[in-house]
Amino acid sequence: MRLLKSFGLVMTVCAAAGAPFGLANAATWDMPTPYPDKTFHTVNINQFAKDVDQATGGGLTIKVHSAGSLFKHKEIKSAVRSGQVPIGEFFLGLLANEHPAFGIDTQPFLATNYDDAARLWSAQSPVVVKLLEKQGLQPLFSVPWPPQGLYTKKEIASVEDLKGLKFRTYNPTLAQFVKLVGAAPTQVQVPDIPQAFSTGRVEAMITSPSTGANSKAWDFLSHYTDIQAWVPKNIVVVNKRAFRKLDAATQKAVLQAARAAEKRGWQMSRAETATKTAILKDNGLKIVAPSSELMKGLRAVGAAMLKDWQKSSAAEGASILSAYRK
Ligand code: PCA
Repeated sequence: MRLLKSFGLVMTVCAAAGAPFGLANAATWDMPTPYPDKTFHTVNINQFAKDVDQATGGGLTIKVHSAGSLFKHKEIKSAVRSGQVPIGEFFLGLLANEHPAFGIDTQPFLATNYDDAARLWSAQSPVVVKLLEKQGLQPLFSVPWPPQGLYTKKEIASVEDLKGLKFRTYNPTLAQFVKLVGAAPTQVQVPDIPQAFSTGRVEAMITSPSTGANSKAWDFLSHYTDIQAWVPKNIVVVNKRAFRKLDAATQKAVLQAARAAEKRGWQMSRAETATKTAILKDNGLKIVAPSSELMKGLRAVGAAMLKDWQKSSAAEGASILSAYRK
């Protein structure tokens, strides 16, 4: 009894000093992410948090706040930059207006499969690392979404059929693409997709089989045309000052868990493409192979956009493209 009592007292004292279980520098990091819990990116990040916790023996706890619950998607990068939170995830192409290099993976029909996406990331990442570094941010890992497909309420045989549609978008590049095909872009975050469709704010979208299946696209759409338009990525970044405050062993554990998360995430993404397309089909969505006329029209729009992108992105853009095409 006596022993138990004094053990309890020791525990209380340590906890009050912010150091439970004798860990002198135990820390908790809040981590905002934009997508819901069942999204494979979030599942991967939860595993990353677990790995860090385990590798540091509870020395660093990463508390994931999913679905934009702590910061809205658009605010996550600045929240990490300002140090309001030490770590966060966002869609890299969301920053396309800040610098064109951030959005190259959302250029239509530039890199449309995983091997090309990996080569594009090798070319893009040195530029992204440099740009973020200037803002006091350090990328930890980046994971792609499955190739992006077209969701509509009717068959789309040519670009002509897209004209006038109220179209859900998620970043500036997609909004530009939508405008160029003659449709009307409206930004909608993933958690708001079902409501945006049910209230008639939008009537078509381009996104992955993952986001389509997780949003139950069959409740409000009928056709999925597998155009495989691009393979965009999320990125996890850490505030450099916050990272430097960690002791060397903890820093190493974070970097190691990040490497594992990147590798696991790319594998999860590849697997998602087939499983989530099957779920779309099982729930009654018509899975359509695109007509050559549709692809020709969409590719022409993509080619025009890439020309524009090259004009606006100067030296960094040229270096990314030449490294990618080597
Ligand atoms: N899902 C996210 C980004 C790309 C994707 O497949 C979205 O629709 O916003």
